[in-house]
Amino acid sequence: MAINTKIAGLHLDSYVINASGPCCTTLKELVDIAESESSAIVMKSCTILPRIGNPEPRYARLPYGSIQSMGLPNLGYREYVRFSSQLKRYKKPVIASIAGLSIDEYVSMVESFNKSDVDMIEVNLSCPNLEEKPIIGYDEIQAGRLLEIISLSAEKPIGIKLPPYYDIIQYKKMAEIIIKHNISFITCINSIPNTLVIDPDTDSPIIRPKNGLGGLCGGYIKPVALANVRTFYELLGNEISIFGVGGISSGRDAFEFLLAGADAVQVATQFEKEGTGCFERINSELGEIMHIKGYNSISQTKGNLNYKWTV
Ligand code: RRO
Repeated sequence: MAINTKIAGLHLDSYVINASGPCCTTLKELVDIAESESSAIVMKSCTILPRIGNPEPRYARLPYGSIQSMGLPNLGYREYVRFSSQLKRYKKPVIASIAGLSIDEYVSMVESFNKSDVDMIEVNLSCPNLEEKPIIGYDEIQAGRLLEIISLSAEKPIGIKLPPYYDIIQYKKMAEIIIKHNISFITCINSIPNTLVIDPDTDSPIIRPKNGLGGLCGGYIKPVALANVRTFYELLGNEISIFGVGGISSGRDAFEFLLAGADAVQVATQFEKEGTGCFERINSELGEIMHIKGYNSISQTKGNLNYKWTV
């Protein structure tokens, strides 16, 4: 079964890759992804300076997902520029993820990654876990300003990682910005921000930063992620590629994102739990489902949600 796909015109050998999130911060972790069946390598969101991130405990597995407030721990963008040249030999797309603390930081990282061996740049507009910084994807004025400047300096395909939206007005404003600034792909969704999980045995929040408020991930957020993928697919059409993220732990989940309109999916929580074997498993489960249903390719299946009640 052909499950190869394309994102922003770039070929991916299969439908499933890692998400910028767990286990993609160090060179060792990135090489593990490179050697796995993940069809691209996404690096941890980076900042200009290295960060140790938020105090622990900051990640907790939950029955149907996870909650975390990592606080952008990363080695600083210079390391990821350097890693990109070492990862090139694996012959699969390498995707940088940037999360500036100011517009200037975003721009200087784009300029550096322009000259690097990364194939695409994912601009993270949705990190929910920094006390000092609001989620830029919820401020369309700031987001528009940032993307206008970035699109002028970018020499590689630019994508944006979005927070979950709920109201159609939010979607429409963001779709307008995406089209206006020639964004090549979107990644939706980031974790659902500022959620609280309480441990009733200790009377405490399960994670420590921000008084326990953190990003909710995994199966809990799949319906929100699917709604975001579908709504953007309807607003943006086939010209702008979509990575679906949020609750993909099986081929069935991946198939749902494919029907919703995702060109490929990224896996975070399940990857943290299962390790790199998840990519091969989810890809092969997806291929099996497509075969049973008589589909031959990703492009033939993409967006094929059956609104069976329509006359
Ligand atoms: O590092 C984090 O705390 C983090 C980031 Br950058 C992000 O984009 N999304 C998230 O849930 N956590």
